[in-house]
Amino acid sequence: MVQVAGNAVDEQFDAVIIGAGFAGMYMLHALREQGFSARVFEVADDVGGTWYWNRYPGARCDVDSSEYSYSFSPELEQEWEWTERYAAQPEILCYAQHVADRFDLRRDIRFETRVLSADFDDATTDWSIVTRSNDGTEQTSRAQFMITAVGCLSSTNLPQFPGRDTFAGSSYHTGTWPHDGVDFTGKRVAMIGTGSSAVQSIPLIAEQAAHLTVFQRTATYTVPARNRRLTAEEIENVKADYPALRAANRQMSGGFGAQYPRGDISALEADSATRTAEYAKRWDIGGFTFLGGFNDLILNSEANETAAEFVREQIATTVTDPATAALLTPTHVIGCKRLCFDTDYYETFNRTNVSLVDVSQAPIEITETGVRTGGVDHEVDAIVYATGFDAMTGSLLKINARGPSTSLQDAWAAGPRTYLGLSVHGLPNMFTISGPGSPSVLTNMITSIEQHVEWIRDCLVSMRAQGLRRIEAAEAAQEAWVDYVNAVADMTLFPTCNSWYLGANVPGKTRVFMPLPGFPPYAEQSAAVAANGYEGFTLT
Ligand code: N01
Repeated sequence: MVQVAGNAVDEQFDAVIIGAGFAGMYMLHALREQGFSARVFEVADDVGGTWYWNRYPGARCDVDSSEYSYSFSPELEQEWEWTERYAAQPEILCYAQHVADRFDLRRDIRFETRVLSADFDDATTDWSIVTRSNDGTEQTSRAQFMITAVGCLSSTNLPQFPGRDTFAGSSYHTGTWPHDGVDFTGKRVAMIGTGSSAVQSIPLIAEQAAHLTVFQRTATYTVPARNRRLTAEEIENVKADYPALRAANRQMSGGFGAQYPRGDISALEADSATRTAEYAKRWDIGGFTFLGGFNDLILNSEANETAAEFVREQIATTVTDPATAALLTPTHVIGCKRLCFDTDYYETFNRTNVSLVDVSQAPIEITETGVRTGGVDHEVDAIVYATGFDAMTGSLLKINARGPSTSLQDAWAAGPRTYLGLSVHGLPNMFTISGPGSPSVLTNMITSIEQHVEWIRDCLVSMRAQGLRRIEAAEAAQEAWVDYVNAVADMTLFPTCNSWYLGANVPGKTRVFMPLPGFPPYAEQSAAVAANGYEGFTLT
C-alpha cells in the first residue's frame, strides 16, 4: 500500500484507463511503450468490449475485417489472418484476446472490476478512483490522468415496458447475451426492435424458433452484407500493402470501406438509369458502400430520396405479402439512422413462422405470458430485447466523475459538451476516447480509436517533457467546439430522424447530435491543436 497526501490508497499510476475493449487495450499499450504506468479497469472477465458482450446470433462487424483491425503493429497485421469479409463476433473476440496475449496486456488489467466514482484532487492534480471488484473488494487508485475507453454503445437500453418484470419466460438483451448461447428450438420468440442487432439476429432466430414475432416501431433500411469467405489471394493482396489501405482508411469521412471507390458527383447529376445502375452495383457489392456512390446522399434530401427509393423497391420485390412489405418500408431519410446490413433480412418475412407487428402507434406492454400491444396478446416463451444502447454518454455518466467545481453529470445536464470529443471543461486530466463531439460512431471505430489514443499519448509525453501536471479544456474553446459540431451536423441530414445519434431512443435523454461528421478534417484539426501547443486547453 502506498500513502499519498495523507490518503490511504491501494495503488498509484500515471494513468487509469477505464475499459479493456479496442480503445483501452491500445491506450494501455501506447502508454506503456512511453514508459508510463497504467492500470485498466474492466467490468467483464476478459478483453474485447463490445465484442465481449454482443454474442447474439449473427453478430458480426459490418466494416470489412481487413479494415477493422489495428494498424499500429505491422507484425500483428502480418500474422493475423481474417477468414471472412465481415468477421463474426467470435473471431473478433479471438483477435482481441490475441492482441492482449501478444502485447502482454492482461498483467495491467483488473477484470471484473467496476469504477464506482472518480474525483479529481486539485491539490495533487490526481484522480482518485474508487473501484469494486466482483468479489466485493473496494479499492482506491490514484492517477494523474483518467482515460475513458468505455465504448460508445456499451450501456444497454432496456425500456421500462409496463409489466416487464412479470414475464414468466426467458428474456435476453442482444447487448448482454449469455455466453453459452441460447437454444430457441421449438420456442415462440418475441423480438423487440429492428435496428442492426435485430437485423442480424432475426434471420438466424427465425431458422431455429417455432415462431418469431418481430415488434417494429420504425421500419429499417438494410442493405445486403454479402459476407463471404476471403480468398487466399485477397488476404495476400491486403497484406502486401497494408500501409496504403490504412492511409486510404484515414481519408474516409465514414466507415464506407476504403476498398470501394467513392463517387464524386451528386446523385442528381446522374440520369435515372445511371443512378439505378450505380445503386444496383453497390447493392451487389454489399455493405456501407451502398451510400458511397454519390457525394451528397447524406447532404441533400432529394438525392437521398433516390437511394431510399431504390431500397424500397428491393423490399417490394423481395417480400411477398404486400401488407408486410408495406410495413417493412421505411419513409425516413436513408442513413440518418445507422444503416443496417443483413443476410436475408427481408426474405425472412416470407417464412410462415415469422410475423411482423407494428408498434409505432400502440405501445408495448409485457404480460406474464408475452407481449401485449394494440389490445392483442402475443404469447411467447422468450423475449429478445434488441432495443439498443444509451449511446455515447450512458457509460461515461456511470463513472460518477467529479472535477473540482462540477461533476460530469452537471456539466452534461443539457447534453454532452466536449472540446474535440476528448476533454470536458471542469474535469481536468480526463480524456474521453471516441467521446461525443468526435467522429467516433460515424467512422470505422478502430481508425478513430487509434487517432485518439495516439493524440492522448502524445499529449501526455509532451506534458511530461515540459513538467506540466494539469490540462483542462478552456470553456470558450469547448463552447466553440460544440457550436462547430452542431453546425456541421446541421449541414447534413443526420439530425432529421429519431436516431440514437441524437439520443432520441432513450426517453428523457436530451436531444443533441453527438458524433461529429467527417473524420479527415477532424484528424487535421486535432493535430493542429496539438501542434499549436494544445490550443484551447489550459496547461499548468
Ligand atoms: O440498437 P438500435 P442496435 N418500443 O438503437 C427499438 C451498432 N451495431 O443494438 O427505431 C419499441 O439501432 C428501436 O426502434 P426505433 C450500430 O452502430 C453494429 O440494433 O427507435 N421499440 C430500434 O428498432 C447500431 O446502430 C453492428 O423506433 C423500441 C431498436 O429497438 C448500434 O450498434 C451490429 C423501443 C434499437 O435499435 C445499435 O444497434 C449491431 C421501445 N420503447 C449493432 N426502444 C455491426 O457492426 C427501442 N426500440 C454489424
